[in-house]
Amino acid sequence: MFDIIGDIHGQAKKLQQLLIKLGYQKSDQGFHHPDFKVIFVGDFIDRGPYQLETLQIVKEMVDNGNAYAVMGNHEFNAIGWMTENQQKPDTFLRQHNHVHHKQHKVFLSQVGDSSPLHQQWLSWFKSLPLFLDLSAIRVIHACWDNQVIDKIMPYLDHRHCLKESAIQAAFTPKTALFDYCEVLLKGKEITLPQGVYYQDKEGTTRHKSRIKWWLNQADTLNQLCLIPDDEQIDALQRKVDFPLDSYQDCKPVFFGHYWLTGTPIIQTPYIACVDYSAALASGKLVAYRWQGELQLVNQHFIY
Ligand SMILES: [Mn+2]
Repeated sequence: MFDIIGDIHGQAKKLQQLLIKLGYQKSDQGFHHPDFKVIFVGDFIDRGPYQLETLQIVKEMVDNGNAYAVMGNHEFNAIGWMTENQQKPDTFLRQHNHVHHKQHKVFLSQVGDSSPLHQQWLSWFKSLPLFLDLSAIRVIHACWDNQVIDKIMPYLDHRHCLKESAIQAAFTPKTALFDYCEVLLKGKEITLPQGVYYQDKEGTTRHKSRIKWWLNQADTLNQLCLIPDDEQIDALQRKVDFPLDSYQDCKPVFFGHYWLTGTPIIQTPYIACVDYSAALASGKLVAYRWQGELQLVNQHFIY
């Protein structure tokens, strides 16, 4: 039985509080529980104040067999930030531009940019699987898509970690692998119609929007897209005809990434997001306590 915990983004205090609330006890081997293990959905770093503490709590639990963890897009990006681009020597797979630096600078300052400690954490990030497909549940950072999972398999090792030989292509636009990583770690997006755009939480103007991949049907842009509430511009009432080939399996999927707000609720009886914006002061860190049920229920969220 598992507690699936959402994106932490350096909020180690919220993590400790949640683990204690869930009945985990701390010992020399880190947090543990007699009946439950944690599954972390990734995005341990960037944004929040206690990023190394967060990593230490998570890794200690994983090392001692008390938790599993999958890769988030922020761990993926951290690998690209420090890996030289073999096509363009002296540059990196993730561009060192202003937006990327702003997103990553707290981690760099806490870990010590290019330090041995930085290298150690990058090795650990590379050891994180892109998803878990357990006997009864599935966990992934952003989006479960069976077709993409089938296609990415040749690029993964037996633990579903990216092979070292695949890392260059994973960051190279227009390769198939780049697209697969985008879907699994960052979710599906659409390009908004001409003239429709919004400001994201970092103030960057966006002409693309994340979509609710778990829906079976959406009639308007507003229903399909994840756009902040204060950006509900008229254009979003436009009708859309977007092919949603949503998840049809009867094996529950848990994911994070989507910065949801409000009271946690399941997306469908087989799909649940556990990311409720813990990175924000007002946001909560959320767990879903899975106790073997075949269909998910709202009562099992804990926060
Ligand atoms: Mn994410």
